[in-house]
Amino acid sequence: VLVTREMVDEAMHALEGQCEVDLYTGPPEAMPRDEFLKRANGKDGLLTMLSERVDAELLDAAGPQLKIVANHAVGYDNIDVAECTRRGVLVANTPDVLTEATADLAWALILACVRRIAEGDRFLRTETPWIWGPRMMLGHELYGKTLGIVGYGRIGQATAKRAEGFGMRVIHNSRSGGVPFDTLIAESDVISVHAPLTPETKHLFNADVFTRMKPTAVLVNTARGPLVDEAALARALRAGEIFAAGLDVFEREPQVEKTLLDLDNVTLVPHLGSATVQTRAAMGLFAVENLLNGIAGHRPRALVNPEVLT
Ligand code: 8YV
Repeated sequence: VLVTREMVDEAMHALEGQCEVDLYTGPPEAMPRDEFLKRANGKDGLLTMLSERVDAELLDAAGPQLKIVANHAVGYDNIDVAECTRRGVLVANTPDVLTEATADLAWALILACVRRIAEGDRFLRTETPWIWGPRMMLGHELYGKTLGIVGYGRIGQATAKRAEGFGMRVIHNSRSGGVPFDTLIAESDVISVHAPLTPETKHLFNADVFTRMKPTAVLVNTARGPLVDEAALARALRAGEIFAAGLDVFEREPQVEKTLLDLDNVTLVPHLGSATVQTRAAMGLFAVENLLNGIAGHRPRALVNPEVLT
């Protein structure tokens, strides 16, 4: 099997003695495409990260013996699932185990935005001692405000649940219901995005949407970068069309839109949604379990394309 990035110890140990492992240990960024194409060749299973695109070209390069692509993520927009299904290749993901960690990170960003935490941290690193004043760095309170959740699956619901403790009203919009999207963007004081990336959700948040949000509103994205038009977001933040934004994911990951970088009202973190000791162990073990089941001809516990088995 090819493992495209070193996982945490628990997961790497779970692979030991189970199969022959080709582990990419190159520079910390994603495996270069030509190397991925070369090293996928002849493998029975691939354990991939979001940064590896699995498409027809890659499947051709891998060869007909490939049985499973086990993604180390709940999302699988990096994988052409229809193409895998057509070739009888199983696709598996790691749902549930990262729900709570990702909902926590959404809240970390919400709080950072409304109370200007990252801005305050940056300020103190250059301005100590500072001149305190009653008008200094004012944020917004959450109590009594409205939280709008876009995408109401596992992570969206876990994020909504935490709002009770902050005394917030919650509304949501998803494929299967809730309030209309236009109502959500107009009424929400905080919007947290949890929808998958599909052709329909690309640039769901664009220049027009920002003008229809409250000028005091905050947008947080822990889902997928391309749901937000980053250049338009930077313009809206600069123009004061919205108060602040918190981003864990980016449109052209691992690049960050340059015009965002010198804005104080945006908090940026490098795709840390599932980055806890507990969750990364659970995700790694889940991905390994899926991979080993797939190469052994058993049904993986989290199978994205069960049609392959029928
Ligand atoms: C992954 C993620 O940890 O699960 C997902 O869909 O975006 C993250 O939790 C990360 O991208 C590693 O593949």
